Amino acid sequence: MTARKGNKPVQKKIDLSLYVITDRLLSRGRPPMAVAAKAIAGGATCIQLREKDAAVTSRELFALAEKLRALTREKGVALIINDRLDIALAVGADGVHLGRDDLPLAVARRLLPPGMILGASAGDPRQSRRAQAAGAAYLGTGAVFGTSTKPDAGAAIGLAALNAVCRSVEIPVVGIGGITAANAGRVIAAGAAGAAVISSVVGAADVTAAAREIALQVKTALARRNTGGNI
Ligand code: TZP
Ligand code: MG
Repeated sequence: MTARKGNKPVQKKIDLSLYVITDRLLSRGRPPMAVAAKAIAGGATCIQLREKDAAVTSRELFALAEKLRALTREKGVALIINDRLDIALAVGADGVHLGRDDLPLAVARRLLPPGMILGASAGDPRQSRRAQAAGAAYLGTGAVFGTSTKPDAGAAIGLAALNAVCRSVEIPVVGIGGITAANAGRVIAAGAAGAAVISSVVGAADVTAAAREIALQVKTALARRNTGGNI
């Protein structure tokens, strides 16, 4: 039986602290599976399969998602599928991440099994509260810093805007956009539960080392926040 809180199904809990998103075009020719495996070895706690290459067919995406499902299950890491609720359902992913141009959140929530995670992109407190009300279990908020990975991400919103989003909702928020080992600690200090990264991990010469460095900054900042700075 599915756990329920009040009338709401309780979505499963996952560790969002180092949320690594695939991007085959930024991966220096390395296949997404190999990059994901290296990122997990460095401490990625969640892998999102994000495929923006229109030449990749649904069948190819499904096959990759299946392989990533096996890898993440074996390693005890969460798997989220970007955009494609059908693929997420088909491979038994932990969840799906939807943006403002994707299926409406309330519709997705209705189609998903109760325990499956619905993640949503939200850039300000109003969007964030709406996403939470529609059933999102976590938010991705950004671009926090400037990034060229997503050309339509708009101007960087900065740490103060990220903090406003974090304070506006009860669900966890991951910061995204331009995050590196040098600034990940500030993303967590602003209230985020985790850092979502693409280029600084999947584009690194040494993916494992890059993930390890960011994971360390995130974990240190989370520990500092949870002890009120007394560390
Ligand atoms: N959404 C907002 S910014 C962004 C997405 C998908 C791109 C993040 O990529 P990077 O390389 O970590 O800046
Ligand atoms: Mg999308």
